Amino acid sequence: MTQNTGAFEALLQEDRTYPPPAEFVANANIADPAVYEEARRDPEAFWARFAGELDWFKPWDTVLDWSDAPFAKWFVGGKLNAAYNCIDRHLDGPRKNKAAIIWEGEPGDWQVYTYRDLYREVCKFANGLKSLGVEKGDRVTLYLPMVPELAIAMLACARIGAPHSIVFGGFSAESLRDRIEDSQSKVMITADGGWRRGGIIPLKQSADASIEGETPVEKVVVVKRTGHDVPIVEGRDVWWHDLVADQPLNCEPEQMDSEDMLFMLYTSGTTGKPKGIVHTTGGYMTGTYATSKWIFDLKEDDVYWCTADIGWVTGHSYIIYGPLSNGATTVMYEGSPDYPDRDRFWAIVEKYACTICYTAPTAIRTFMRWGEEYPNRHDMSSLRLLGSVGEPINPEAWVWYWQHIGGGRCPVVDTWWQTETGAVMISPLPGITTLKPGSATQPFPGIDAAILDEQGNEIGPGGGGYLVVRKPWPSMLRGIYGDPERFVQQYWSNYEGIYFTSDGAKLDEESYFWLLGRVDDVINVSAHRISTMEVESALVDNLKVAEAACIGRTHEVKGQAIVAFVTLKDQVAGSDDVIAELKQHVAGKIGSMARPDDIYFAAELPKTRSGKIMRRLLRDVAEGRALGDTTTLADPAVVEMLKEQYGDED
Ligand code: 6R9
Repeated sequence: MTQNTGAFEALLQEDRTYPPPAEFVANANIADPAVYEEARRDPEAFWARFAGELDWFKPWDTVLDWSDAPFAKWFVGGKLNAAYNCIDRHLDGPRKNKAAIIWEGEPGDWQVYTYRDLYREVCKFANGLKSLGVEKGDRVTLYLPMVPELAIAMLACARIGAPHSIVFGGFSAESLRDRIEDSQSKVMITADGGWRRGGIIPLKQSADASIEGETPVEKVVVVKRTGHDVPIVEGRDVWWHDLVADQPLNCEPEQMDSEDMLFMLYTSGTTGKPKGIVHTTGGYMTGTYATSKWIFDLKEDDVYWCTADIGWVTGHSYIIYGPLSNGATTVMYEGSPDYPDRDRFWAIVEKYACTICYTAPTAIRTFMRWGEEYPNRHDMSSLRLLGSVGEPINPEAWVWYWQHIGGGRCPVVDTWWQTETGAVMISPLPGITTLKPGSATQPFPGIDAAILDEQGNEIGPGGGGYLVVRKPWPSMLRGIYGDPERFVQQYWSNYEGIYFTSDGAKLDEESYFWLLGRVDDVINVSAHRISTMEVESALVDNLKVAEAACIGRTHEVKGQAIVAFVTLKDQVAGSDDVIAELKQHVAGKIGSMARPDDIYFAAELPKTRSGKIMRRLLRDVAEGRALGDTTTLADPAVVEMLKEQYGDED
């Protein structure tokens, strides 16, 4: 089922345990394990209690309508606004002048937005969007660096009921074009550029290229960030600062139906075409609010920092909607962890006295490699809780994080979830759960996660199989934008009425969940989801390439690295130049995170007799392993040749 089984057998022998520190338990938002049983008995009542902690213009009539499964409706009939819940409701009391967002730019500039400031900026920009003709239901594409305007624009969209579609700034013009066309956005918000390792990411250039020729985009709002010269198209482009200059300071929040779309976010699946994952308002807000409160244990005086980019779901749920609906202080950082030096993250922790830090295993492994000297330069005694997300965390990295970042006092919450799930699904509760490095531990209360075999039988303690979710949950995706059939087919057809995660998992003897990685053709490179099909189509799009197959090879820092096997057209000879060209081609088509680490030329690709590429064998070749079962190969000589050329290190 998964290629990494061997490594994970070793993982399951990991037997270090970390009970929650007494002091943490004494102050935790939740420390009573009875919540698990309570939620199991009545999940709807459990979720409704959290929903009730949000502000509703009109209360819901029904908690869950699952009659049209798998199309769920949560908090049916209720009306609310996500931006109101993240901002307005904190303005009446002492939070009014509390820091909502602490932002730090890569060059070292920084800015603090109180809740009142955020209210004003969001209202002004919401009015600006309205003046451009954006109405409730219109999609707006955001293609921005990690600047405060990104948070402001999201919340402004939410305020007027215009679903945002955020495209990570690392995506190419072409990827951006696909997403704009699929979402049919009339307005795009971008910036002249963003700072990265001291250089400029030319966002405006890609934004312009993405809407050349026919496009649904009528207006482009441009944030001035880097200040370098960029072309401004008369009548189409408007500077952010000009747009907001004379806007009123108030903007009535739209009363959204609980099931109105809050946003869509594209993610990779098994096919080459990214899916626009749809999230709605009431359920998503309930899920992100609840999990932020209990898993991150948010308190009034916390300074919470999630290092993700808002262009990914982690940034949506755990930089913006979750923390702000809890009235927390959330930190945003624009740039790279090694600029100007490798201690940048820890300098930020010290500077703002961060209490919670949530990052990805790939970052932790990088820090491990750089060594303890960098965190040791800083006073990080403010930290009290650490989080991990995006990929399985290996026990060594977990223990290093616990020891060298957390100083041996901070629980580490390893949180498993997906763009589709909207909020964390499997994670410790830091005041309750005894931690085991490498395990995401237990499903969040109210989440009915299980592991099934091919036939749909439940796997008990000690076994492994496919991770599924058997009951609906509030923040679940409501669909794939414009493609209800694909939604049903992709997520609900492996097992009738059960959500299929595409992840493999094992249960240990204490029913702790150990995630094993994807079981589909999705590669997880530095916690970024990349579909092998997307990379393959980018490769065959190059005129030199006849056929391509990609696999993920285990990588010490990135988790997985992309390796491409390519057959060239007859007239073309493989060379280092061609390799460089093809790598660049993929980066240009998709974005630099999809650039293959290695490209191998093959006379032919190993296929089954029915013509299916046998990726498993390619993986064996790339990782220098003995070949697995080759009996279904149409032509065994093909893989022998590859092995001789590249793989076999014995
Ligand atoms: C939140 C996010 C989802 C995929 C998911 C899984 C992997 C995420 C993980 C993890 C093991 C964790 N994943 N968190 N695997 N342990 N704590 O990353 O969403 O970008 O949609 O990726 O990431 O394979 O299926 P997304």
